[in-house]
Amino acid sequence: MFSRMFSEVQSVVPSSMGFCWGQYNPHTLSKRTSIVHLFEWRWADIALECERYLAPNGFGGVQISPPNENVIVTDPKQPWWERYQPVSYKLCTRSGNETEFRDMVTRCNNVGVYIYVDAVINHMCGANAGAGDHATCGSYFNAKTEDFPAVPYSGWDFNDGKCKSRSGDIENYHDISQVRDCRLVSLLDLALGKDYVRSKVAEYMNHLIDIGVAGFRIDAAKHMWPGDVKAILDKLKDLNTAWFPEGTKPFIYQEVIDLGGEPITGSEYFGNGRVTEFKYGAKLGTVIRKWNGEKMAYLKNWGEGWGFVPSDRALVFVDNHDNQRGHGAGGSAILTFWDARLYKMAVGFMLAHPYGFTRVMSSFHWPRYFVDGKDINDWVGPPSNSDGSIKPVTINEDTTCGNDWVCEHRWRQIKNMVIFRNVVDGEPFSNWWDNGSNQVAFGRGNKGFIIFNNDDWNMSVYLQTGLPAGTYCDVISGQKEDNKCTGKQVYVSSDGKANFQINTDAEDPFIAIHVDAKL
Ligand code: QV4
Ligand code: CA
Repeated sequence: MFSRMFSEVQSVVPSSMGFCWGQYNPHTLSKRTSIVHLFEWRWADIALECERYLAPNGFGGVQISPPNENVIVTDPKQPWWERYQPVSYKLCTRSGNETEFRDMVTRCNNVGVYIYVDAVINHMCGANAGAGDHATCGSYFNAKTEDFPAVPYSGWDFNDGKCKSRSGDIENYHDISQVRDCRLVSLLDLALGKDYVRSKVAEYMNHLIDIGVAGFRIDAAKHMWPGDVKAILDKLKDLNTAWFPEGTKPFIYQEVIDLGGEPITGSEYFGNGRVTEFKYGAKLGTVIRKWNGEKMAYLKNWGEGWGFVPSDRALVFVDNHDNQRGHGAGGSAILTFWDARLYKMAVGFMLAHPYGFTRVMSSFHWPRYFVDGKDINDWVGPPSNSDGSIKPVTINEDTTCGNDWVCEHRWRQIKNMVIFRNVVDGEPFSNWWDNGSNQVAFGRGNKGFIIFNNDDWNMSVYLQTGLPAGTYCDVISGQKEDNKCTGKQVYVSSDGKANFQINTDAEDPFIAIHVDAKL
């Protein structure tokens, strides 16, 4: 209905107005309100996870690692970031080939878990990546001569002439033209001002749309002119009607790191779609760590009140694949699976709060090793065999993952908060309470309620939850199974009030209840 009405509206808007269809809607099935980034997972494992875990637990979709052919870096040995150095748009990487990719998209779509592709379209490989066929599909390329015959791109298709910096790399993030027209850490910068290049990129993205993907993460969007991105998006097809209503536009979220202080801001990109709000994870990490005098009581006006982009333009997350290992932005404040107890609180808060469209990180373990405060193993790639193939994701008896896959999305507290967000979808932020320090609570209308004790003393309070009377299972310490609570229980009286006790030695010092966890 919506899409039909939408396309009718679009057809009456004169093209002279440059009707901008910026796509902000992830198109997840109703009551599926989050996506999970299955970083570096193989397509075969993602297909299995969609069917056995993500669909049954109400995940809306998966952000996948770049599916296009990338350079094979040997020093260091196949770092995770080699996948951000394209050699062509052929769908073969260490995650799988086109057949496996198609199988994943079909199987995930068929259970209502959609696929969002990490699109690396600002550049090709590093200038120093050499020449040869050391690429995941065996395609020949020559970085020095900017020759990528498998696309094809030649020297004409790069920004060398436009870049005004001395080295050809971005040297100054206050020079808007450099940021867009020069090389990000020496990555060969595509001339996205040329129609030929725009058409090749759009051809790649339309191939993915034909296969059935639902949208795109636009990598390094800050390094592309918003108008060039729009010109590419304007060439994109509507989503595949085998799974999506006619006239549905791909969901777009653009990676624009904007912590303030640079001339380029996220809002410049709103016309194209959502943007990644990096302030979110940086600020939430600082508050939950109680650094710089921050306290959870200040979260009362969380969201636009903290200077973030508007909620319907925001893609939010606690950590991402870059800043969980010191790349990108957020610094040491960023909470990750390494800080498990605080991390669960941050992810719980994010999933309970109405602001933004939420993305949950799912990582792999790597041998972190700090020298002078820097993790010298930040480059280490996914768990792999001696032949370089990525290890499958094995599932243990207790539903956790093996083979060094962290699977944060399977942690009970996080999985249950993904469900919490689905149950309270559309309900207002309500019944805020705080103790002026780090004990806070809030509800979502009459559907859910969450409370935290991040102070160094025990908490026992009697609060208005907004919920109907009854016995609720705390979905953090346990969950409802066969109409029994496997963890704490909360008794809400007829006036909606309930008593909450959280001691500082609790495994997880927060409690969450919602109407689907009611006995
Ligand atoms: C190095 C030097 C360069 C030098 C070059 C050549 O740093 O100054 O010119 O050698 O000698 C890898 C290496 C990097 C190397 C580069 C080129 O880490 O040291 O340059 O390759 O050989 C990921 C990693 C990068 C990695 C890149 C390509 O984070 O370390 O670089 O992949 O393999 C900014 C952007 C933002 C970006 C963020 C990391 O605004 O868009 O930096 N985030 C996205 C992705 C990120 C990815 C890229 C962009 C690039 O999330 O994962 O970078 O696609 O904030
Ligand atoms: Ca660029």
